[in-house]
Amino acid sequence: PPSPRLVVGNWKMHGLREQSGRLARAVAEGAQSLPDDVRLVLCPPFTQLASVHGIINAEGPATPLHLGAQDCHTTSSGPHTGNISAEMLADLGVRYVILGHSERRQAHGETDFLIRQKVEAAEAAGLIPIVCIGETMQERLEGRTTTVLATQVEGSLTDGFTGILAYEPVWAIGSGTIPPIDELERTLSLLHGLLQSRLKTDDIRVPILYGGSVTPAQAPTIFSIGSLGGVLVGSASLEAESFLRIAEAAS
Ligand code: G2H
Repeated sequence: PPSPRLVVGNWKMHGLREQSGRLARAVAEGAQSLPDDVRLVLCPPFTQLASVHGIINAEGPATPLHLGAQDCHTTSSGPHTGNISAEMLADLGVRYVILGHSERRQAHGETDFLIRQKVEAAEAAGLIPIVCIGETMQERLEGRTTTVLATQVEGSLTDGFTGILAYEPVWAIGSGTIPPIDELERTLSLLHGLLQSRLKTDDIRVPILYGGSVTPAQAPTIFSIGSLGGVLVGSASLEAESFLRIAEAAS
């Protein structure tokens, strides 16, 4: 399997100070005893980034636990009321940023073109983008999965992309259902091929994560796919115990 494998917790819009602090401390503590080939990333809402950063750092530099954000703006500063730039995130000690999550594509009208601009901004600020792609149930039923993924890979990545790709079938998110494992395996090799043509090289170093209803119970099956670079975890990342159990299965 690709090493290290990444287990990314997307807290979405969850977490007041006390609960976030408790969760981050418990994850940071548990992360100390994880195998070397697993790396954790916590992506709290913007309001908790600074305090989670403090908690992660308090455990010392050797902790395999890093900080991520859930979005950034396309530019580094300017008259954009309510927005946060990649530069601001980097300044805070953030290392990763999730971009183009389907919840942002759907509820905020984010297009591949906009996401690509955000990827550029993130790369310029030295952040590692985690770009999310995935088909909806309707697209899947219409047999359009390949076309949809090809369009997203083509449109939302930069030419020299060196970040992370997260495959999140929209129908699997928060549904309790994951794709059949042989189908997921086929999709991963499809994505590998799409990356090769998008980045014009056979030497693909972009880890591919799976996201959508990842639970401790499903994790061993998901991680049985040797080529999988890791997982993006939503609701199961809101409890330290389930998040750490998923991380243990990644090794
Ligand atoms: C997909 C995932 C995290 P969940 O959105 O990005 O959420 O694990 O709750 O399906």
